[in-house]
Amino acid sequence: MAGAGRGHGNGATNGRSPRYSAWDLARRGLTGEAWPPAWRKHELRPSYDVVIIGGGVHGLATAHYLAANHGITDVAVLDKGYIGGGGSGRNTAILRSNYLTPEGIAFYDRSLELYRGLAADLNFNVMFSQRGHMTLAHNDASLRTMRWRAEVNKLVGVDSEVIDPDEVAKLVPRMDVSSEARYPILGALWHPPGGIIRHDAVVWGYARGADSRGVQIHQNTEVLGIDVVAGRVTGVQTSRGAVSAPIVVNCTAGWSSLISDMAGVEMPVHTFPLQAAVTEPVQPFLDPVVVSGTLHVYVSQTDRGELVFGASVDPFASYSTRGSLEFIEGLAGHVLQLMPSLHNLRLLRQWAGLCDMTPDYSPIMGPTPVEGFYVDVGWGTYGFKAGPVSGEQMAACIATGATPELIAPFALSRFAAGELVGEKGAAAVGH
Ligand code: PYC
Repeated sequence: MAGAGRGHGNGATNGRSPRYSAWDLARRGLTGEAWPPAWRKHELRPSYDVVIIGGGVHGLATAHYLAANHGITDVAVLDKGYIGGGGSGRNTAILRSNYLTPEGIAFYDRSLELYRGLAADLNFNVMFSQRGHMTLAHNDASLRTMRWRAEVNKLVGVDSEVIDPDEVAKLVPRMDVSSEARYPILGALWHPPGGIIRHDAVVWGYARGADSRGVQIHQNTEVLGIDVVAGRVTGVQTSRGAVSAPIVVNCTAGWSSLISDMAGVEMPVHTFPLQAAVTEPVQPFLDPVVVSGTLHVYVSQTDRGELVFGASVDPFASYSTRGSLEFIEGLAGHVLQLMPSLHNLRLLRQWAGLCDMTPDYSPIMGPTPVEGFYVDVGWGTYGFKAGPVSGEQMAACIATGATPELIAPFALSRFAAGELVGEKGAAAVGH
């Protein structure tokens, strides 16, 4: 939709994220004067140039880049709850680009590049900690996949290599690398550019950036229907009334197939819960992110000292976001098989997020057979790390009307054409 922006920038910030001086900080700290809200509330207008469904990292990043890169600011982001309350607030905040296919590696690597510059771009501390990402191999088949991934990564220019158990022990001294371990470690895929980030800061940073450029963020605004006339989207029905728009973008996770159904577009997506947990904080001892596909577990230590654990998706489709005792018992057992010295650590919380799985473990991005209806969905267990690149590329796709090269392989049409982008071997853990 080149040239469609109505362009009503927020005068207070002149289209840039607000900057505060040391003086502001001191004055507000001493006087207790309230900070201005990072994003504002608005009446829902009857029409926008673009309506984005889903106020997670994907929806907000798309809105931000529409405004920042293409000057399209007449944009509403609608969320049925609060921003970042879905997958963006429930993931384990792992960033990496060591995928299996050249298409996947190039795509996720652009996301890492954007993440590296994000704090400066958004003028907001997103706490990216680039501490390395290690995927353990406990058997010959896993080691073979690690070698395969390392070689494809190198060809695409991504830093990944297979390391031996001694090197694993140097990087993670608490790991049991002995041959007596229940699941001995034969080697690992080591990916130095990987790391973790503060996921809520990423959401808030994008929300603040989009808001300052005139994008309207509407929380507690549920989409109940999508209007399509003669094969073209014309707007959405919401819990706060009807909104017309020539462009509607589905950026939801967990409900992506239900939202697409409203426009009459069927998604090859099944939704599964993925559970995670966090411990009490302890002294820093774990630098890299550690993943074991065989044990269905990944572990990282936050800047606050907590250990964040996650697993692969539950073995049955469901929309439940409740944790289960069965899961936590299995997860704790597997963590102890890797690092027996953690046996006294107490778990503080567990939760679940919803993962929209596609047949090839790659996302679905771009236009659909309904004109003006775009999707950025099917994010399985890998959506958070793709937020920036998805936002950037979806914004370009909408603004120019042409699908950018980086996301062309992820088109919905690939399923009918039989051109799958098989990422199962690198998508997450133990699928
Ligand atoms: O793909 O890195 C990943 C991941 C971590 C947790 C779930 N998926």
